Amino acid sequence: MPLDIAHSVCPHDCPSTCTLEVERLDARTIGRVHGGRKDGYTAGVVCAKVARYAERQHHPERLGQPLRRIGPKGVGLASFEPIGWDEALDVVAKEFRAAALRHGPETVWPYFYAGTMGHVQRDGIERLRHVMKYSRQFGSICVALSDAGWNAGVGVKRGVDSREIAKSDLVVVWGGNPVSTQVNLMAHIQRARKQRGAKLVVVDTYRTPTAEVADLAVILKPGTDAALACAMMHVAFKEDFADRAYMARYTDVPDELEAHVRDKTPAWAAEITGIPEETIWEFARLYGATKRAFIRVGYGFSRSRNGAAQIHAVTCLPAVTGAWQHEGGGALYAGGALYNLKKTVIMGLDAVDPTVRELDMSRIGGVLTGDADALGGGPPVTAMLIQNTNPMVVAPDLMKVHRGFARDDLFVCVHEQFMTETAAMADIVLPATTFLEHDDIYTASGHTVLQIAQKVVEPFAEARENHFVVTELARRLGAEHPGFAMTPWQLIERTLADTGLPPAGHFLDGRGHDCALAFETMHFLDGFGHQDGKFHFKADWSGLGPDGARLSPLPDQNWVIDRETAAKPFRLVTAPARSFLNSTFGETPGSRQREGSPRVLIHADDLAALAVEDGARLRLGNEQGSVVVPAKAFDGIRRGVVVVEGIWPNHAFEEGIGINALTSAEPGLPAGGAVFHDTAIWIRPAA
Ligand SMILES: Nc1nc2c(c(=O)[nH]1)N[C@H]1C(S)=C(S)[C@@H](COP(=O)(O)OP(=O)(O)OC[C@H]3O[C@@H](n4cnc5c(=O)[nH]c(N)nc54)[C@H](O)[C@@H]3O)O[C@H]1N2
Ligand SMILES: Nc1nc2c(c(=O)[nH]1)N[C@H]1C(S)=C(S)[C@@H](COP(=O)(O)OP(=O)(O)OC[C@H]3O[C@@H](n4cnc5c(=O)[nH]c(N)nc54)[C@H](O)[C@@H]3O)O[C@H]1N2
Ligand code: SF4
Ligand SMILES: [Mo]
Repeated sequence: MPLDIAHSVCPHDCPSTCTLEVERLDARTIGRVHGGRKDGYTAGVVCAKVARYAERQHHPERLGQPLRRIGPKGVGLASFEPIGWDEALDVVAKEFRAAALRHGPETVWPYFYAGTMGHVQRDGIERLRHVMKYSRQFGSICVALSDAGWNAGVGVKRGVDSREIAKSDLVVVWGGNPVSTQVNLMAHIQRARKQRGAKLVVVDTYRTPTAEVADLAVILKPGTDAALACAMMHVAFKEDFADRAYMARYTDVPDELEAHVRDKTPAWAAEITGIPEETIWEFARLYGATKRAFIRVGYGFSRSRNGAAQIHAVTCLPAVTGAWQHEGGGALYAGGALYNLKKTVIMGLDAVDPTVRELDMSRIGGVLTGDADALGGGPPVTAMLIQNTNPMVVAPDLMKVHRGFARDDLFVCVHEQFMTETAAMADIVLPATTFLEHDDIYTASGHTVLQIAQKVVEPFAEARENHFVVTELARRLGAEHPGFAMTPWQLIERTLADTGLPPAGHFLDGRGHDCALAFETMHFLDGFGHQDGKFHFKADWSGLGPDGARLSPLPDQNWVIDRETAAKPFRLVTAPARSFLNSTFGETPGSRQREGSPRVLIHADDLAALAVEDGARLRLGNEQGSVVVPAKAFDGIRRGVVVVEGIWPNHAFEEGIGINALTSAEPGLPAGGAVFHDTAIWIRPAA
């Protein structure tokens, strides 16, 4: 019998948003998952963790019933008893009403992130929030810094089509690790290398799997990328790689920039970055001499207090050489502005009250432990609904987050697919569908295709979609909005119509709808996103955020990072693991097996200086706390820099607290954002 292949879309928080072909074995069961072949971006390639999605979909630990906690927090299933959906939702509505009566509606904080990237299921919680005037959420944990940095120069959140990599002669992967985090991008890069001899350069803080396969791996100290970019501009001006005609037409202050980088020599940058001076010359000349040079701007190097300034400095490079104007040249970070979905009905944007306080999701530790500044001077948070995120593991300043969730006077409802560590702290846990069990619409940050996926199999047990939870709570709370009366499919249709896009039926052939704009526009030949149509070398940081005055307007090394000191001589990077997706897939046996257990990558000379052997247990710490992890000697890293890959479950660490115990919740500049790769620490042999 021929296999029944259903079309779907990967919902995970990954730039690729792959088109999927799912083997449907029966109405409840899937087999292998393959990359969609009809779509030119996915082109048949998906990551290993989604190829074996059946492991997650049919996992014996999937949540199948609503649960009420009857035992201590943090224990897991043993602390819960099953209850019915109606009863569970009644409890949540009653608690929310009681909390609001006591402290006002701002005491309720719906909290969500991008566990699913589907617009209907991910963002519907916003409609409930806005209609009820519950505290707003500043979604800072991932893209706040990179958005600010990109917009400072380019002025609009889109870039060159990633499919043009096929026409590139040089691909620079800067501060990203696509072999682990965006595998099909590598397929495009490898094709360009094979077919036209394109070169690959990777700029990272350690020799990642992507750096491993590069022609040139540029390994620097975290938070020093702007110095490297400045030296490359210095070389471009000095050796006549700068395209002055292009700059005169398309950029704001080329002469000021040229004067500004005159003393920013490769020798100067070598001192700051730790990169050998000759490597900087080599990279600068290769980049300067290649017109079809494509920079994939990763998220990784934005996760630093100076991260926005780092991104901005790198986007200046193609503006100096004029690479933006060539096919296969320019840069791409993300493409949200290509789609411009009109989401008023999904998100209840017509009900937003700007006087309601907005809480920074990355500062959830401070918020839940009563930090007056984090609370914006308002009432305490005493009730939460959490969907699509796992803050007990992924949030910075994690010890505070744990203390906050342990509070007796905090009511928490978590809607989840698994008993995550966050769900284990909840009073009510509701079972959630996976993307294979509901309908949604997906944009992508790494490509240009808008896609719709219909459910492939029936929901597991009593699992219900996010939209169901939001509308049922709205009914119980008396929240009124047209979006609550619509089905997910109607919301999709309505959003398409409001945006001026073709109806949903047009999307269901596994190809989606390509929102790429004309070549001229994708390459900004008809102007950049700013009012004056120019690329801005001179960033208006103060226009982008309240802390802008602390950043230099022209690209420069901004020393606002958590620099190493005599007491804390190491810099910690907490990069993603290939077989996990943030904290997701920590539950699947295939991923666990591949990742093994947490460890810290450290230079052998640093191990020798600590007088310990490879494999020794090390204690890593700072003023926030400490964790114990085994060492792994690694020569693909600078002395004084260490990497712990993966957002592991807390219990994977000896003392039951994960790596985010060390990362800071201090907002990055100029407008906030989490600084996961910007941490000074001490390291000692563990007792
Ligand atoms: N397998 C897997 N895939 C994922 C994820 C995952 O956890 N696992 N997470 C998903 C999510 S939510 C996102 S946002 C994306 C993120 O994907 P990426 O764009 O790849 O960004 P990061 O994962 O934060 O970090 C990437 C690299 O940045 C490097 N880095 C850190 N600091 C600096 C610096 O100062 N300078 C430079 N040059 N490099 C630096 C790190 O060493 C790391 O190798 O990936 C998504 N895809
Ligand atoms: N140390 C360190 N920490 C980091 C990072 C780092 O690089 N280093 N990266 C940060 C980044 S970039 C990000 S984006 C965050 C992400 O962190 P999270 O937002 O927590 O992302 P996930 O771990 O993917 O968790 C998503 C959860 O959503 C659930 N889920 C998935 N689909 C649905 C659904 O349809 N409905 C419901 N109700 N639930 C669903 C999944 O089961 C999963 O438990 O982590 C951040 N934390
Ligand atoms: S590469 Fe990213 S989008 Fe593609 S299947 Fe894997 S997690 Fe999903
Ligand atoms: Mo992210």
